Amino acid sequence: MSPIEGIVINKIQGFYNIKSEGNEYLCKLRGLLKRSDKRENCAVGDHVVFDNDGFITKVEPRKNLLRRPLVANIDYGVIQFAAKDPVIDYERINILVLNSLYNKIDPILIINKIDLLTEEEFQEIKEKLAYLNKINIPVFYISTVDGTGIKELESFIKDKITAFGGPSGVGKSSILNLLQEDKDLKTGETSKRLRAGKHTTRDSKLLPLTHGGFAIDTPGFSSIEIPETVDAQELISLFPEFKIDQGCKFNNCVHINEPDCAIKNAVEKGDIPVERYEFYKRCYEKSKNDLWNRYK
Ligand SMILES: Nc1nc2c(ncn2[C@@H]2O[C@H](COP(=O)(O)OP(=O)(O)OP(=O)(O)O)[C@@H](O)[C@H]2O)c(=O)[nH]1
Ligand SMILES: [Mg+2]
Ligand SMILES: [Zn+2]
Repeated sequence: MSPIEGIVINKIQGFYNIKSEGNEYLCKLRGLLKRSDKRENCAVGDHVVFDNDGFITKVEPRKNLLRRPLVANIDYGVIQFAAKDPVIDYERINILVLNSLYNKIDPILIINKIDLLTEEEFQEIKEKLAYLNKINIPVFYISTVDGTGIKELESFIKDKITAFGGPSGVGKSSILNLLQEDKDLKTGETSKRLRAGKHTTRDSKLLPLTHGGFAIDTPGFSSIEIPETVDAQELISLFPEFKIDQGCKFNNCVHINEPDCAIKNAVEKGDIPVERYEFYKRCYEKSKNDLWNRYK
């Protein structure tokens, strides 16, 4: 039997569960591939080659690697929030988009539970998030209760590896249960008192989707921070809307105090939302402090 190619969908106590053309195999990692026993040697999402002795002989180069949970080759990173219960945290959306771009993972935004909104509230949310469409980040409005938006999401993530992240209780498991055949993900009641759900998701394995591709449910995260960029220009590169044809007067402009700044002009004209620019300024201040601390 010649070597087989497949994708690691689960890792259990030193064994790798590999999916290849509809079949599943349980393999171990060839000793040679174990560099100083790092858990990153082979991860869920890796494309691997294995032989008929049940040993993985090659791990293909990755396009990206998420560390918590450990997943390789993510095509889309879903940033999921609920329209209500718990309320949308707009600052956190900005931070998560920034982290996603920093980790070279294409972000998608999902706003779930839209069945809980009045038409007016729905319009307000759409307006506040319109800036994302302008920077080519898709936004899906979903309700798992009446099925709104599920078909659109399903065809968008077909044949891709999609990681679902977002605070607890926003309905990640509920959406994944509609997209995959094994409907075994636990869903939990959102705590009425705290308006923040209990953490009910623990596994980190790839779930095969009904229409092709995989998804991974990541546990609700609590302490996501602004990434540490090396300098202002790297930070600026994480704001796609700052790439403006008619540039600033100074080509190393950081868009803070400089005169004839194209970004500040765009904010004044309303092309870039003030909230988004204010978010940039907070990130800029933080990256300046990081730099200061690093050389202290
Ligand atoms: N009204 C409404 N409730 C929903 C919707 N989707 C999920 N829920 C409810 O929201 C609660 C939390 O859903 P989960 O799917 O467990 O949320 P989760 O994001 O997986 O939460 P963790 O696993 O804790 O991170 C459950 O009570 C669901 O029934 C929706 O579209 N509308
Ligand atoms: Mg869950
Ligand atoms: Zn500028």
